[in-house]
Amino acid sequence: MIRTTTAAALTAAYVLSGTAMAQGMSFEQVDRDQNGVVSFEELSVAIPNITQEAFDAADANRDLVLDPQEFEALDL
Ligand SMILES: [Ca+2]
Ligand SMILES: [Ca+2]
Repeated sequence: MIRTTTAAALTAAYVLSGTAMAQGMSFEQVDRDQNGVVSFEELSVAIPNITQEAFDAADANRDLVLDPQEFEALDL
């Protein structure tokens, strides 16, 4: 039981680092109005401490929203 808990904790720590996807959020969950892109406002709901800088860095085509590919590339 203890061994299982430790393994789970290590896995969680690994999963929680890195991308938005790794934080357990799917694009569909973050895209609250289901319009196929994620705005900064939508991202702020999912990640309250998200910065405009991180959003802009992920917004590769500079259209001020994140498509699924850009969302996956989000580096948190
Ligand atoms: Ca949206
Ligand atoms: Ca974009």
